[in-house]
Amino acid sequence: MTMKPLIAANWKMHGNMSWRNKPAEFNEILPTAERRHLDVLICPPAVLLAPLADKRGGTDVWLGAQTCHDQVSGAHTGEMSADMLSDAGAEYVILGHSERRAAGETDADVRARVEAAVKAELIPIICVGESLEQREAGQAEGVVEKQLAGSLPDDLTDYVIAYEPVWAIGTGKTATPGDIKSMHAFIRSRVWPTTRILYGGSVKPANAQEILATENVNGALIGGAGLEMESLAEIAKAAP
Ligand code: G2H
Repeated sequence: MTMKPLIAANWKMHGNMSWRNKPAEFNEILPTAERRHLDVLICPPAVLLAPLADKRGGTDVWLGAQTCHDQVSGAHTGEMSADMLSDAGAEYVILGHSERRAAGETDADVRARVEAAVKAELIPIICVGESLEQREAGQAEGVVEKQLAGSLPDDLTDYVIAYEPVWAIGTGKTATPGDIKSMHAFIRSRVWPTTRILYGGSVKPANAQEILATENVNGALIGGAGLEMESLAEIAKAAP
């Protein structure tokens, strides 16, 4: 099934107020008219959502957050609710990124956050992926299956999955085309035919074309290479 690829930049903890012009900068490099066949998303630190939303103008670049709390409001110092993020301009939210899972976020936590995101009309991008140890022990599919089963509410329909093998994140290593193909086929067997499945982990202009052409890869979640609009645009141009 063909679906609109999603090219998503996860800025992690990078950026400052001067980055608010980046959606417009991206649009100058790759104008909306040349990328109608794909969706482009930037997920900045939450503090930059409103300034980016304000400056986005008519660029058609979507905005997303990098996590959300599972409660709507309350005594949760330092946290942000899905409603607040939506109010600040987010349309998507990344949940269960491995960097957050490594800091203690469990499948049950991710699931509660997904439920909160959906209530706030944010589209969740739910991250799954195995460690190198787990892959070498032949447990990659089992780990991903458990994460999917534990993180996805039963009645969930509109969501995105990001497969990010932990050992390929920010390391310069990418999974082989065969590894990506077989894991994405496995994930496809567990989600809707219309669910977009992104690949993440050291995606860059040099490997984007091959990765994005792989069966059941419906876009990419990009860290380091998504900080500069020129390289993000190069990756977007590689999307089929
Ligand atoms: C994986 C990815 C973005 P990078 O974390 O989610 O980062 O492309 O830097 O490996």
